[in-house]
Amino acid sequence: MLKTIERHIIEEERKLGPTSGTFSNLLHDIAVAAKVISREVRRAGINDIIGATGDTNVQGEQVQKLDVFSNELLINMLSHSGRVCAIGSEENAEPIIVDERWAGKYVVNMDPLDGSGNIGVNASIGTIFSILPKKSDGRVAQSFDCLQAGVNQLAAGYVMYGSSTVLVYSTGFGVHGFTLDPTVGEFVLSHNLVRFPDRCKYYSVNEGNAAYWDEVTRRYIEFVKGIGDKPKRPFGHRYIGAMVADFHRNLIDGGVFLYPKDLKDPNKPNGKLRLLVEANPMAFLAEQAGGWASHGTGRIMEIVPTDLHQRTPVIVGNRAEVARYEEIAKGLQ
Ligand code: AHM
Ligand code: MG
Repeated sequence: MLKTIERHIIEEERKLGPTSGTFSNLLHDIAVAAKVISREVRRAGINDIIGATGDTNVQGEQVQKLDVFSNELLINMLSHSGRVCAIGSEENAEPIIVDERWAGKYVVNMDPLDGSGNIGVNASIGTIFSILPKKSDGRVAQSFDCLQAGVNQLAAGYVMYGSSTVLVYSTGFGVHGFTLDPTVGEFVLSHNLVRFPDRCKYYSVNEGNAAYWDEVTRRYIEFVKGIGDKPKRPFGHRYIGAMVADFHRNLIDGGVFLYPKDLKDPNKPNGKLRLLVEANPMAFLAEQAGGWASHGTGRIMEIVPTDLHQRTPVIVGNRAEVARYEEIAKGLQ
């Protein structure tokens, strides 16, 4: 039977005990925003809204129009819902503190459109979100409300705009995936309680950075390729340049994704990915799906953040593979 995301969200919230329904409504807001972003992504070529605006984001990277659209849409929807008090976005240097009149009890950290370099070539992109409780006292949130360790997350998820649009989320009771049926305009349950398969088929890493990797990453990648201490069979390599898409493939087919630390850019010693808007939500999902997420020597979700845009090395996917990477790291310490 067809199960819509709305029904599923309500059923999941009931598992938390008696609630006000605010949490369900917040997840539902994100699902509605995802439908609008999906529509714009599908019409990108037609609308001629592909292309750079000429602006740069706080990371010094080029911002494309769909990034701006997605960011503004989500901020607009979330900051007028009465459910959210602060929003940390990859596209904004500072957290957005919601006006007192509209402030609610949740915090959302998000990457409104991840992998935006893929827009111009019709490859997959995604939206990533992390939901946290308000920590500060009083109605108005403080900047530090966004700076919480991943273990505090109440829910996390992503939307992948691929060959179909898929929303994958967890509220701590496993991971579920929904596919947008464009004929009825609803996300319907397509992946119930999805878990990483035991067998790891793929590894996903930017091999172009190999010259800058440390010894740990070099040894691990040699292993998965079957060089030296051979696995039963070498893993296949898949890398599309959008973490959501690489993670999703690995979740469904079995795999490990890496954006390790490297020496490519002295300003980014911890690699490229952001702890709060990319690493933590994916780590939450990975753990909920029986996988693991490490910064190389420890659990990503235990990092205590100090900056909204701080970066972390990410090794995420099948638990045994993440553990193998950590073992190599320990052996070389
Ligand atoms: P973005 O948030 O600026 O779009 O960049 C994040 C993306 C990840 O989704 C992806 O895994 C990674 O950057 C790819 O980076 P690289 O091109 O260095 O391999
Ligand atoms: Mg991103």
